[in-house]
Amino acid sequence: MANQKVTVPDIGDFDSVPVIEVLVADGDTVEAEQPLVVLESDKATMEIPSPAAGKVSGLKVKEGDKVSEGDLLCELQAEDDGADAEDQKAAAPDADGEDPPPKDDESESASESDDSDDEDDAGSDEDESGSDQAQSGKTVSVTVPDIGDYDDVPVIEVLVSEGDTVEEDQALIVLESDKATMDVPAPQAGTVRNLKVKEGDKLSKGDAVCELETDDGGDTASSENQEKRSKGDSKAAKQSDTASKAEQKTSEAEDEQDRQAEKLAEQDIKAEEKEAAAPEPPALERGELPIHASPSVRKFSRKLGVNLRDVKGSGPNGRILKEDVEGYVTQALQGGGAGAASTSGAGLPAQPKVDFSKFGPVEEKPLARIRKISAQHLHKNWLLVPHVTQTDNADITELEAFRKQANGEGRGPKLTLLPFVIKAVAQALKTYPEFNSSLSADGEKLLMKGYCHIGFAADTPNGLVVPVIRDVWSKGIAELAEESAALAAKARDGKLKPDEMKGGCFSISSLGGIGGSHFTPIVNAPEVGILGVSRASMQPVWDGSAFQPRLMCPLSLSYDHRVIDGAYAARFTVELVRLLSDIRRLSL
Ligand code: CAO
Repeated sequence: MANQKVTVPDIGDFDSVPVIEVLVADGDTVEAEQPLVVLESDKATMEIPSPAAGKVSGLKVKEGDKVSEGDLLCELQAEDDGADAEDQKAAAPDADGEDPPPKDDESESASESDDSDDEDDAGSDEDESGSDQAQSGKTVSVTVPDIGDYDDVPVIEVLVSEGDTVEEDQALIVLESDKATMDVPAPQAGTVRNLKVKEGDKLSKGDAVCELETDDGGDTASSENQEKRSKGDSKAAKQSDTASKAEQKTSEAEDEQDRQAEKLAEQDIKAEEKEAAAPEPPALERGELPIHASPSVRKFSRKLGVNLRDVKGSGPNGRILKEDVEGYVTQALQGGGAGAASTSGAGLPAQPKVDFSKFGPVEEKPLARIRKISAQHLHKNWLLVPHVTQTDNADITELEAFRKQANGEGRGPKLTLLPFVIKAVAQALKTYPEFNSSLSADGEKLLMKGYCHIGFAADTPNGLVVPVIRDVWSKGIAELAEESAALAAKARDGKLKPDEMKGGCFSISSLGGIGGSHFTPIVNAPEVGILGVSRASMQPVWDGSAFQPRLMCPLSLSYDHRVIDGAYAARFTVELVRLLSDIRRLSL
């Protein structure tokens, strides 16, 4: 075990970068590559990862501190006995999340940065304003500046198009490795020409981004420049044009004077413009300002399919935090809150507010709590489960005859159709066990249930509830009749306990007492199937030689097509029909 000093690695042309998040505390155990702090300049957000697994101690930074390359962040009691840890610098992150391949000039660049005091200021100013640009009069080549130990960094956003006028320092593109997000800014104001990159390209230091036709290129006035300026893209450009026209008529000395005057005028104007400030940059007008979020938050949001432009950041300067993304997802799943439960969420636009009183009298009636909860649940299931509904008709002529006879004898509880259906479903689940399963949360496994609890939808004055009958495999028809009647009565009286509505494997929705034929019930996820039962009616059924009057009960089986294939569902339905058509099989 050795104490390893964790310092700020080469972060490119950034100095005194504010610490915006400290992700660990003294005593924390961290994995190698786990982010320790997040730095954010006005152009880049960088996570500084732990160079090794170990325990954090002597944390030296807090939020708001400013750090530069080489500054001590903390010490790490490394789990890995990496001997030379003591003098090891923080591992410089690379774009693939692996240790960076040693660069040919690694040692050189380290010593360069140490003994290049004389260049420090001038050098970094120049670089920060657009890196190794080859300035050739009116056109400036914009290249990727020194971005630290990053190579082949993907372009995640291109914020400008050819012909766009940009301000000095305005972000042109955004690069993002797995540990840093960086803007490449315009080194000076001008018009974007010859854009060389697109989203997805991978760039390294020195790679060309675009060319910039600069505002001060107007002296010799190319026709294009004149046209651009005639559009009046900046006060400075106009002044410069006027000055340069006058200039041509003067002597060399006057010329020089004019140039000086022009420069001064431009400086004044620029200062004026800065002060008057607040004219929003064009990117903002297009809603395309770079997003403030750390690489890990971006990764997290991509994993969830969240567009960060839709998320409101609650961090400093509107930075988007992981909690903001989580909050956004939760809200989306809940349909944007109870009030909007039935219409919004999952990225869908909210139901527009309509003033119905314009069309006639309207009375507001608050939704019952149960209705609000079930609305959210139904809406979520409707959106998340790919539904298919299989329909069939069961011949319940004999079942009905038996039921009437049993009820007529007055022994035992009253038998409705429901307990027979519950028993038939339980038996069919034994033969077709995938209907008695749930999909694991990661969608990778089927969880096969070794028990059989069946829920049935009950219509109550406050809305729909689904009481659950437990262990249906071990119960007879009479017991199921008693229990379903008791639970239905409790449901109507609002006396069901939460536990009596939990743990169902499959649901039944019986509208037979009311009427109608087939319908499309919504799967009660995480269950994978629900059986809709509609009102039985006498139908002429061909028996091979003649039409016979038979009592046919319409069945509608909705299922989660991620789990159940159509053929499997059709076989399950045929089995249900067979069981209900010959109730002797129900007791077998
Ligand atoms: N065909 C013909 N008659 C039927 C029938 C059917 N499919 N289902 C029930 N009936 C009959 C019953 O046998 C009973 O007749 P008798 O009095 O002559 O015996 C009568 O209709 C009333 O039955 P019921 O509906 O009160 O009782 P049940 O046990 O069949 O159902 C319950 C209980 C709780 C399921 C039911 O009361 C209920 O609330 N149903 C609505 C469920 C619902 O809202 N589903 C929609 C959910 S959203 O998808």
